[in-house]
Amino acid sequence: MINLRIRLFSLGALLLFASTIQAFALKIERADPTFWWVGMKNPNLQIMFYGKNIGGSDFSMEKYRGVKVKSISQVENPNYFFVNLEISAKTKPGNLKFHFDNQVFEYTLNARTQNQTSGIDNKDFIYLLLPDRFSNGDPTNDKFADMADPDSDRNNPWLRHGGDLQGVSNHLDYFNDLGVTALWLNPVIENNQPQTNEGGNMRSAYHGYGFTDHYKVDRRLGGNEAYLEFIQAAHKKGLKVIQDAVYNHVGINHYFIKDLPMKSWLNQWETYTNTSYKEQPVLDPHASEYDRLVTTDGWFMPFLPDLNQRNEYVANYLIQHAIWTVEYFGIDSYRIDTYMYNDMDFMNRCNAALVNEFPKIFLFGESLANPLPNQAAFVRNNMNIGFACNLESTVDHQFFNSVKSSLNEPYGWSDGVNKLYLTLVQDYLYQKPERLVTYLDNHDEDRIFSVIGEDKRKFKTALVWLMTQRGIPQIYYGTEILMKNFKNPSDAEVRRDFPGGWAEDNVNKFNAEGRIAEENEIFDFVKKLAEIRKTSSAVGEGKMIQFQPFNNGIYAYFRESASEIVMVISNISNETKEVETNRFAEIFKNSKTGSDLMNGNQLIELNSIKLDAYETKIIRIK
Ligand SMILES: [Ca+2]
Ligand SMILES: [Ca+2]
Repeated sequence: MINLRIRLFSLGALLLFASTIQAFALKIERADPTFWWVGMKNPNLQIMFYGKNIGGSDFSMEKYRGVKVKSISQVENPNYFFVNLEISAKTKPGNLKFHFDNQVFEYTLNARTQNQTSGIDNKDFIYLLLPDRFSNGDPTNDKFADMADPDSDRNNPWLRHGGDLQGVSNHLDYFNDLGVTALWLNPVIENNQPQTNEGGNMRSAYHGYGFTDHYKVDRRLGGNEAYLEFIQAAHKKGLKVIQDAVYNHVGINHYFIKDLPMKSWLNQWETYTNTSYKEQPVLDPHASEYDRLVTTDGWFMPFLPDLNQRNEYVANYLIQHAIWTVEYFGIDSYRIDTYMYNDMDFMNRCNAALVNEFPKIFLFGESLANPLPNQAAFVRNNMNIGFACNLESTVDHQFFNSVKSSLNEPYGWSDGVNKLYLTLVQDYLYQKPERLVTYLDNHDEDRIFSVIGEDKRKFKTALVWLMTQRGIPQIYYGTEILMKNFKNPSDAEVRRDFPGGWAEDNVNKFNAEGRIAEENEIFDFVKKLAEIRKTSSAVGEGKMIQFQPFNNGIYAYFRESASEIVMVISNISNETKEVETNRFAEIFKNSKTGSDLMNGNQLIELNSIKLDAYETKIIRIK
């Protein structure tokens, strides 16, 4: 905390502009977006030019068929110049020539890429990984002396470890073997941030949440070329790619933070104000304006300035970058970081703009909101609460919480496994509960195997629920090989390197021979679940019917498609139970037997089902 205060002063200095405009020679350094395309649905483009004193220059654009300069804007800081273009549908690709005094800047309009954004289906299975910690495919890009953080050291949990996109590309067969169908990488955009002192330790921005140049993938990950190659290779292997989007904030080393276009670019406060990390004031009909502003306009961290998305230039900048990324790289989906601290009108506008250009794109937010109705508020819902969120999906934090409670807390009227049941009951709040992204852990949480006391029975049950409940399941790298740990003393413990991802590793858990028996057991278990999800129309896309938990811990639900019925039944108690099944007659109808899908399709008599303590069976009804 003390450290944070000291930082404020340096920030204050940063927010002042050079007050005198000197007669420097004009120099155009860059234009954002760095290039664009002809034939986009939205004909409008706002280019932000950056360069010393370009603001006061004599501006013109050479005639280009189909392109019109609608307006230009000079803003507070003379180093920026905004140009609003209208690009007609029939415009041909080519270079626009912009004149600033006697200098010419060429700007490319490309033909549309052939990338097809396929979105994420209900049958998909997402694998989340932290690129710095997964695999090092190119040891020559681990560190660069000219970057703000020049270090890389695998022995230090808080510094960069050298993992990169080539490392991820090298293991596409591994993902295919496991059965995942979509890869979500923590942010890949450049984080040219210095190390920051957090809790007494100097830490690298290896997690990627502090962008310093929107238009560059970090060169320590391989840069734009490596990202494009990775995505194209992944698509060839049937793997979709989800990008982590951050609209709320950027890194303090971002070029436009070091030289702000205008004061209102950021949400600024008299004295440093952190967000409260609470979503409640955004939803509370009784909320004070102060509380609401602290949530949305407070900074996520002192080194992550909060963008003012109500500023039209900022909004355009972020939306155009989001569209540029999908068109250029061909990603299939965005996971949107810290959804609740964004301006909600901006988010609706941004989501709509993306869906307008790419109708299939799948957008889901990170909304860790409590209780459940608050989570539902940040996705398309059936409530009338003053604002209507247009986001298709969110990470299902409530599912995550209720699985942990179900497995760790004693059975009760609304406790234990009733928590999971109750979470599903409240699906009436969502327009599309089947689109929620369910998970057991991620880069910010204790690893699930540790959370449930390294109990393999509970672990398997959690995995079965994840893979057979409604929703699109996501696992976190290493779950399949029993990686464990709590965030103690820090989150670095849940972000350890994948064993075998580095040439010098003495074990390689990407191969069955490198894994011990117990790890192979879980790897094969996840693989089998993925296969069931892929091949079963009921599990992947069927209607869900649940029965209230009964008999002190028996919980059963069914997935039903036109051609198939699958039952999932759990015994969340410490004793073996024989379960009478009369109550399931409406589903069973005349069926007397089923096959146990996780145990070689063994025949099961349906009239009474035996379950060991914490056992869950997946039974296809015959
Ligand atoms: Ca590397
Ligand atoms: Ca904010």
